[in-house]
Amino acid sequence: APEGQWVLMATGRSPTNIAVIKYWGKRDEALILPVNDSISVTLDPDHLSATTTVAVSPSFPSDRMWLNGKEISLSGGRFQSCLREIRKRACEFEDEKTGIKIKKEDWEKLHVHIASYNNFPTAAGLASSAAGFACLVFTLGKLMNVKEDYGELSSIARQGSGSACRSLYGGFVKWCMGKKDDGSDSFAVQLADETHWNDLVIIIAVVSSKQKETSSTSGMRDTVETSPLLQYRAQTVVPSRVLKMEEAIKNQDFESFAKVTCADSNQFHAVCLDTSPPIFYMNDTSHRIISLVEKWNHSEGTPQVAYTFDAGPNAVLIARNRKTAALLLQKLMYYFPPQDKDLSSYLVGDKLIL
Ligand code: 2P0
Repeated sequence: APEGQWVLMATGRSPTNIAVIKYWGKRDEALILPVNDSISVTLDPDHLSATTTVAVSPSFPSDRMWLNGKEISLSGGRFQSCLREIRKRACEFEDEKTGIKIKKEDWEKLHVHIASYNNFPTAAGLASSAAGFACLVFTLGKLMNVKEDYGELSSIARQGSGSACRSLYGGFVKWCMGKKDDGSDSFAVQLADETHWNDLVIIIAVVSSKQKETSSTSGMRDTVETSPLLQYRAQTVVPSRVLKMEEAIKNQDFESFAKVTCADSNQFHAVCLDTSPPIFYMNDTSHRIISLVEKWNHSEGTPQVAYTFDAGPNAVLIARNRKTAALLLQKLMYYFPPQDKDLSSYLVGDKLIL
């Protein structure tokens, strides 16, 4: 900053999350309001997370942002919504040591510089918008001395990217779809914190590190417009699955957790196939991984591993404990030897310590 000027900064970190009951379909595109509730597990921040530094200074002539060191445009409606909603809630800041004082109304005039990094390749085909917008909203809130609770912040992060609202909390999180048209009751709640159900181990099998072909936003728009199955899923199937999933998480009931997780992943991909034109996110390798897990679970008589796939071919595998996770890795290595090109890498770890 030029002499006599100051820069005030805040840094935050947010992990990504993996949905076990999927969000797919919006009832309001501008506010990002979903057609059903969803439930996710937040990963450990050491592995898949965004780290964001936000700075404010009277010497900044405009708002600017850099993602992984490259400047990106902030003109999109989603960034603007998050910035506007946080600025609206900014509170007076005063630091006795430096004498910096920012009055509530000053925040509207001050510009921000934002630098965000993902600790995983954006091109790995793993969701980065969830961690990114959660982190942006949280860190801006810290910088601007926003007093709102995490629920309110999650509702703002939702306007950046739907799944981002679930990354405000660790552990198991539910995004309540809400009923209102203004979105004020569409926010995330924590079902259980990160110390709950520590036996679970998550392994992400990276089937393809290519960027997905159909973005989630346009994919879900097409699904809402054309899939008759989506109505049935959102109105009839998901409400009872959410109750089952909440019970399974509370009781650490892996059998029920795995059954609901796999069924919901499969129905999400069925809804994609039911879209016109159909959307294919999984490939042959994804299907082979499903078969491997299904056969194994069947032969054991009770599920050992749950699988779930998002808007891409990578498998997220949730093992019931460390021993099962080790066996799973052995099987993956055997059926998909590293010299083959089917699986490019593995990300291995705990629910929280990857
Ligand atoms: C989820 N996905 O629940 C689902 C499952 C992908 C498959 O949330 O348009 O990037 O920004 O709200 O959040 C991906 O959608 O979409 C997603 P927008 P988002 O995790």
